[in-house]
Amino acid sequence: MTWTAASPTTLPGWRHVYSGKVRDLYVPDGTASADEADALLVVASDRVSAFDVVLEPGIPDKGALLTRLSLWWFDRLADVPNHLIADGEARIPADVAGRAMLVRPLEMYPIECVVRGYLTGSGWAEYQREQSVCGVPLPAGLHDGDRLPEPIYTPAFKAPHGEHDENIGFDRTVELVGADAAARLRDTSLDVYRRASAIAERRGLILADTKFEFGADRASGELTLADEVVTSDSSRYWDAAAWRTGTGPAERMASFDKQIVRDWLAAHWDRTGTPPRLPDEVVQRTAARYRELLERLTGA
Ligand code: Q0T
Repeated sequence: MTWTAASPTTLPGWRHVYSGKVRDLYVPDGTASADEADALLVVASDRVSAFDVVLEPGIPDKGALLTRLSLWWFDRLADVPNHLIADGEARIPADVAGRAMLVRPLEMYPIECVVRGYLTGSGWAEYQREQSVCGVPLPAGLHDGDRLPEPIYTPAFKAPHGEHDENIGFDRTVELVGADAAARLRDTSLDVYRRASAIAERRGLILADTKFEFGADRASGELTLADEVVTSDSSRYWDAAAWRTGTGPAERMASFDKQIVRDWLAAHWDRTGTPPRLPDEVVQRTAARYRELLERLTGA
């Protein structure tokens, strides 16, 4: 697979091993695999994806903004063990400074730990058919964008590269990782969502849903928060004031993530063949929303 927008580059001292839709992963030169590396370099590009495709062009500074957001959240959630290597900046190549994280290689769990506090997206679609989300039964009469009575945990199985993640019930996660790890993944995810959600709320933001990934520390087995955390790529953020006063779904869910991109693409592409190029206006509006989110949350 080749990425046309800001493809992974050659970084002195590092070897490129993997590219997701948005981020690139490197291991130190001379290391055979991630398993034997003492550190991994996760580089966030400016690529943006929607409906499972990477779009052109990228969103200026998106990689740096999302990296700052993730680091800020790791700091707020410092009592939850995470994969960041403290004082790792010295090993980050200058070319990717500000948009890369140096992390400890973990034994990753093959589960996307999704927590939803609000009903929307695929959850809303399923609710309309079945009055449940990922098998979790919900009260009747909810609307798109409504707050759920309680945050719910709706795990997904991480599909191999290129395939769709598959929603699974909690029972299936027990089969995949064992009862103990499954319960800790669920409880930690719900706890971190509740805390992050309270922090966001104080800044006039709703954290509608988010996705965590965890691994086990290779030596101690300790459950460790990995990936990016509570970014606008892994979460839906809405403006709280707009949500309270808005009348239709569009006003209520004024979004700080790639919803602008999703909405434009949904209106201009039938999801077959090559997607159209994003107009500059959509790119600039999305970039401004990402910047505004970082400012509102961190005050920076
Ligand atoms: C990983 C071991 O999105 C991914 O990578 C970005 C390019 C998925 N991924 C994560 C890992 C991590 C992390 N994060 C870790 N700490 N340890 N593997 C591998 N792929």
